[in-house]
Amino acid sequence: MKEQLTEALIAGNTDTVNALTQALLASGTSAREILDEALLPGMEVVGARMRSGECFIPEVLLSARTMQGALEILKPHLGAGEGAGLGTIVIGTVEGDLHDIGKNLVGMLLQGAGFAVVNLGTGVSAQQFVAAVRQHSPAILGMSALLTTTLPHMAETIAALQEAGLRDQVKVLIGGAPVTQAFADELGADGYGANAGMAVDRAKTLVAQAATPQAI
Ligand code: B1M
Repeated sequence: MKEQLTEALIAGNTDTVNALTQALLASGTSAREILDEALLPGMEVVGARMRSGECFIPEVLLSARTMQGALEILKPHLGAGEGAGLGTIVIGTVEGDLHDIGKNLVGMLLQGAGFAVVNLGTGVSAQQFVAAVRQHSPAILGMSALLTTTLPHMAETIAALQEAGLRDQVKVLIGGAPVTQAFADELGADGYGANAGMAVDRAKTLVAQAATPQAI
């Protein structure tokens, strides 16, 4: 059934994807397994076909919308808040970038892990991130970028946090397909997640470190 789900996602067949996702859940397959073994591999194929010119934006959009629908079905099953009360995370996709599937997935898993998530959406400017940090006083600010052309906005946001005197009050976590650990280090970000699971692990470590006074 997982192979059929992958194929239906690639084809952008929403009804079939919704039905198969529900059926897999009903048969006892975990939400994480459905994600890792059916849906994410499907989006990988869509990305490869987009790169090679085998499929075009309208088809990619169809798969993307279908993926969002499946994520909504999985959302209540992605963890039960086992670490409830871990603090607030503000997340958003940077300015000029409207990719949000990965960012939303990261948000859902963070929520499942026990964080309160404020999702600012897509195309979030440095100043909007700064305003949100002022408003919500989060433990972590999470930025996502999927385009090499929008990566510089992550650096802009960190600079804007510094300028606003807020950099010491919030940890910065970044991710997205073109982001690497080396890029995160170069930027002075506090954490990087290659995927949603790693983002959650890193976020938990960051709040644990903040709660434990460093030995001098
Ligand atoms: Co776009 N797009 N796209 N696209 N798109 C990519 C990113 C691309 C790699 C495709 C390709 O050429 N193979 C390419 C970027 C090339 C580059 O810059 N290097 C690309 C391009 C070029 C474009 C346009 C410019 C195309 C055009 O118009 N000519 C355009 C740009 C629009 C814009 O943003 N201004 C565009 C548009 C679109 C659609 C609207 C059609 C659609 C987005 C729909 C949506 O998101 N609502 C779309 C899609 C779907 C993709 C691909 C195919 C899939 C992205 C995705 O959702 N993956 C993508 C190809 C690819 O990445 N393989 C592509 C699934 C998702 C679960 O993974 O987002 O990587 P991902 O998230 C992961 C990790 O990265 C990580 O965890 C997530 C879960 O494991 N992660 C974080 C993400 N954020 C994190 C934050 C964290 C931590 C971890 O901490 C806070």
